[in-house]
Amino acid sequence: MRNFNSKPGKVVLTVAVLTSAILSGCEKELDEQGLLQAQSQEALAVQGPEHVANEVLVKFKSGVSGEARMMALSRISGKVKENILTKAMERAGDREGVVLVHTPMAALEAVNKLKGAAEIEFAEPNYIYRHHAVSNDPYFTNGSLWGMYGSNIAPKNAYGSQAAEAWAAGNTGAATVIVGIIDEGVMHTHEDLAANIWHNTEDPIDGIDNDENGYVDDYYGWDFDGNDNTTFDGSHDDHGTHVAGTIGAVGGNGKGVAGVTWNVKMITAKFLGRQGGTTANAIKAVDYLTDLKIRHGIHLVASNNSWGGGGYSKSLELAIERANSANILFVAAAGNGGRDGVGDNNDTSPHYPSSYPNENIIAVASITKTGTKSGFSNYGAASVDIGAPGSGIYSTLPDKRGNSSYGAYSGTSMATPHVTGAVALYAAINAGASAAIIKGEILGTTIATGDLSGKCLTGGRLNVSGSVSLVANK
Ligand SMILES: [Ca+2]
Ligand SMILES: [Ca+2]
Ligand SMILES: [Ca+2]
Ligand SMILES: [Ca+2]
Repeated sequence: MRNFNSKPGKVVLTVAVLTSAILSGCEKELDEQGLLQAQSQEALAVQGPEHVANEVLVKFKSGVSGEARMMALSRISGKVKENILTKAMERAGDREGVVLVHTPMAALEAVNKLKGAAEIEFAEPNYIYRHHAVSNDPYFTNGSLWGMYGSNIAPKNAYGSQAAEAWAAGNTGAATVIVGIIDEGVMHTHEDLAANIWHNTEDPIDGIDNDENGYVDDYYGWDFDGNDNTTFDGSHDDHGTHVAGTIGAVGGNGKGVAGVTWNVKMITAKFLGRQGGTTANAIKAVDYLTDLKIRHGIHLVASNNSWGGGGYSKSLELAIERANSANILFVAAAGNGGRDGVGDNNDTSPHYPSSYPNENIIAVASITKTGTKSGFSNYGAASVDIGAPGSGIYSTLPDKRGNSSYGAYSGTSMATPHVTGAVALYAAINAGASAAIIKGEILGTTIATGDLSGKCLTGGRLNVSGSVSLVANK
């Protein structure tokens, strides 16, 4: 595991984790637990949060000449790997975007060398993000969909999201409401998802970028990790598929599970591959959705972000702000503490992207079916907004042979899509609501929960039927 270490005694975390991810194939959870736990606070202080070893993202000041750019990059022997100029950046008035640069130097050293340079607005590492599922512990795989239950309708669980109560009142969503899933790929052929998968009818699969958004044949969305239009690449796209089922598995069809919203359309913006995902691809994924909303005039209300890691990134914060300007909520996992070696209080140890200050972020902690904060869940009285079911959550999965399957996972990854589903359900009956209104009503209808008191802004857990009935009573 340490073969790539160049200096004895120093742990090159990035390479170690990447190598392990490549070697270990399907044992994703073990990778995370085994290796990410191994990152001590001391190592993080030396190495910084996990990032691509020899890459930096650079934003030049507007109008800096090509020659001056080359001069600046020569300080780190940098070579331009990719110019990233998304349609969403262009819409926001940016004509130059950000540049992904390869350097033979260690990334943090290169960032330091570029800091304060007259030509440069900012330079930052190309961080690596990972999803936030913690396990598919067989103990939980008993078929219980407790996260959807409520207090009044059997089977009851008071600490569920009360989604079943909303369904009973006739609120099962609308196919006109769209959410983006920024994650791994999603199995769009899954028997309990297929009807709720978005198709880009403006760009049929014919080898031409018919809708001129820069992505050829993005009929099912886009894979920013593979840079192709196959948004489902096999059974290792399990996490994204699981997230999709909690948001919007088809309800009432006699099969499998039910999402919080039974009718919705979900767009896949895949950026997590087997080696995790990078900042460079995360900003492309966020901007892809923002551009789609404006380009096609679709009712895209939220993206689900069950991932995190890295450190503060200005370019990612700016991408989330472009989504905010387009009235798209950014629902984000608070993260799983005790695994990244920096503590689990996000107020004192920010977790990105959930800890960015953007107004459109809803940061989600996880609770168990007995209403306590899940042991793995990060928290933060100021930096985390709400709790939702995340322990032992049953949802859709691909199996190894490509068949539709189901299983239970745990993590703030699983709590987050409950909230995204609630956003979609709310938007289905209040189509004109802004991102700020929807966020306010989701946070304003939580049920006070003792174990969340002082651990999140609302001190409460998701109440799907409460937010939906607010509209009905108006
Ligand atoms: Ca296209
Ligand atoms: Ca096409
Ligand atoms: Ca692909
Ligand atoms: Ca179903």
